Amino acid sequence: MKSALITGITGQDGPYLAELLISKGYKVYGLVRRLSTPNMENIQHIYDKIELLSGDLLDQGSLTDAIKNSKPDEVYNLAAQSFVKASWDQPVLTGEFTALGVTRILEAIRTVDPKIKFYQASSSEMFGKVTETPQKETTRFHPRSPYGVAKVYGHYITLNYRESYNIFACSGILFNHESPRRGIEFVTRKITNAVARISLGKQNKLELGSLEPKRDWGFSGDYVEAMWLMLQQEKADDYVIATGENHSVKEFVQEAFKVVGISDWEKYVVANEPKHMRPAEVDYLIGDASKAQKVLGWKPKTSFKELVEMMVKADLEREQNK
Ligand code: NDP
Ligand code: GDR
Repeated sequence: MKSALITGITGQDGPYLAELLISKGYKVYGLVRRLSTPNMENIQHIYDKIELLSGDLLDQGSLTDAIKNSKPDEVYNLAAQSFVKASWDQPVLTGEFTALGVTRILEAIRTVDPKIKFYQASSSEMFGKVTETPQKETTRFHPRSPYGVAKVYGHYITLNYRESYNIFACSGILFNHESPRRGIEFVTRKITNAVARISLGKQNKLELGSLEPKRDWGFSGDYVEAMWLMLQQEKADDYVIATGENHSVKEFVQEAFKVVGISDWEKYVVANEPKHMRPAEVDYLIGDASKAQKVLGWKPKTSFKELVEMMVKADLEREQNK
């Protein structure tokens, strides 16, 4: 039986990855940090199928112990301070979690067992102010936020441990991916939650920042399969994972209101709210995942329309049951 340790198991991607690995017969361990009120909502349904270990990206000893105690074949590092907007408010902490946290895990692998395979959650935010369209593995990085800068560090330290110690370490450069488990502060979930509430008469306004940025939005459940596939190859490498299609925030809003049958959506939306604007914006992302398709045989399965509908319907159900 193979085993895997997932950091960030309580977030959006962690539970989808855990479900996939369980279905493949893995013993799954999840790293959780101590919180006064544990955040278990996203893993409630698999709670008895996984084993949780306590650890924090800030604490080297706890990461080393987690790896010693779980003896995993594979480590998936999904933990991070992942909200781009917050990275301007807490740039140092973001660097500690999202950049140095990667080195701490790699150090734990190097010292405990360098044969453990490692997946790093890199991000399309590394492309930031894009120099090429669509963006692929060789596109130059120009991050636009402390988060993006931290992810570039995480990306290169992963490559460095591969080259320095021959560790099987891969980075998945994942473009935005969403789901009903997405945190409420990210724009997609903020929109689908508000649309559900507006249609039920519980809310009458949706305040957003800019409606212009375009993102290549996929479904988290599709993307975790690519993470697993990367670690099953002969050779460690880096891959862009994306749908190859992008849409503006405005299009996401329109599509979400369409699901509940509201066409005059403008009357509910307040755009360009200063508190939701960013000091530097990433205007346009669209990924070229042809390498992943060719080498991993990976393709996204869920369309933009299906994704929006899935998220709105899940929020409607949640709000109706409240
Ligand atoms: P989430 O923000 O939903 O989850 C982040 C996870 O990291 C949570 O489980 C959180 O735990 C954990 N975490 C945060 N800080 C620490 C810490 N100090 N020690 C241990 N655990 C910690 O992220 P997603 O699931 O959306 O994304 C997974 C990864 O992929 C992240 O690294 C993200 O940056 C990256 N990524 C995401 C993309 C996306 O579109 N979703 C695209 C590209 C990259 P807690 O519950 O305690 O807060
Ligand atoms: P992003 O996701 O920054 O792309 O990072 P987010 O959903 O936060 O923003 C997407 C775009 O929407 C614009 N926007 C708003 N965003 C939020 N959150 N709230 C608003 O009110 C709002 N109004 C407009 C943003 O300015 C932005 O252009 C996500 C995270 O998951 C990262 O961890 C990951 O690495 C990248 O995706 C790929």
